[in-house]
Amino acid sequence: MPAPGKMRKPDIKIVILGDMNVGKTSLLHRYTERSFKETLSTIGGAFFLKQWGPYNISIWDTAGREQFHGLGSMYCRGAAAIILTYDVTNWQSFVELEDRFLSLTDSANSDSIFAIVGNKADLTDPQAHVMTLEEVRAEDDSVLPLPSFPTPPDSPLHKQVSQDDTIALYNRIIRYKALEGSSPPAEKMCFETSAKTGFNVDIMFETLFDLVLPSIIQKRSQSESPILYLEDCNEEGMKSKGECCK
Ligand SMILES: Nc1nc2c(ncn2[C@@H]2O[C@H](COP(=O)(O)OP(=O)(O)OP(=O)(O)O)[C@@H](O)[C@H]2O)c(=O)[nH]1
Ligand SMILES: [Mg+2]
Repeated sequence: MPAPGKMRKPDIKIVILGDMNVGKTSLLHRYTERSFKETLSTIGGAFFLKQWGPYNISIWDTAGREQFHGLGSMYCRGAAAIILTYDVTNWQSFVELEDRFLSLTDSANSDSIFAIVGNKADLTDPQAHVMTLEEVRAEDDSVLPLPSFPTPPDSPLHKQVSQDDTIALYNRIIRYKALEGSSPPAEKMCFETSAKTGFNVDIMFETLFDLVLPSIIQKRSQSESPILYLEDCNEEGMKSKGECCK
């Protein structure tokens, strides 16, 4: 907890982009509040500060509605990682990532990390339909008995985007950004999640946190090096002055 009146300063920024209704706010809410509740469509953007070890990471939730599109590149400015989110039951939300959202990321860091996230997996994947015991505990103090095997969604929807589609998109993005060689492999950066059940939500965010750590360390050492240099210099200067005046 920061001291009263003292603001915690983010070391690095992660931005969540994607069409309206894909579940960006719900994903952030699931991760930070450990619960799923009704959301209002986001207006503009909002951020959450996550402490990760000794570092502070700001995660920016953006509005997917067309009318706020102009703000997107402002939110992406200086971002170290971008989460491109679509709804697994909605092919168009996947198409929009490349058509509408990718260009917004031109203002992000040139070495930014990308993740592609297909949310609402609970609607199509029996495995994602079940909450983990940890999620149930977090959501409800009384520990409910879990079914011993996954139950399929009540009315399973057709999954409209395959893993091959997401991997192909990731590889196109990496080529477009000229990040071949420095980016993690597609298999590590394409996720299917459910903000509703918590499926893959922690692992998605925390994979990104771990991947942005080197950028944080680099950024800190760059901003700290002039101070270190001056301190060293003063100490040396005093020493030599002392010696000189003997
Ligand atoms: N079944 C299911 N529904 C979800 C999931 N995530 C979000 N929803 C629902 O989808 C709707 C939209 O969720 P939001 O989190 O508000 O979507 P958003 O992407 O933030 O939308 P904008 O703020 O308008 O850009 C809400 O009714 C959520 O309850 C999920 O994982 N599974
Ligand atoms: Mg939202």
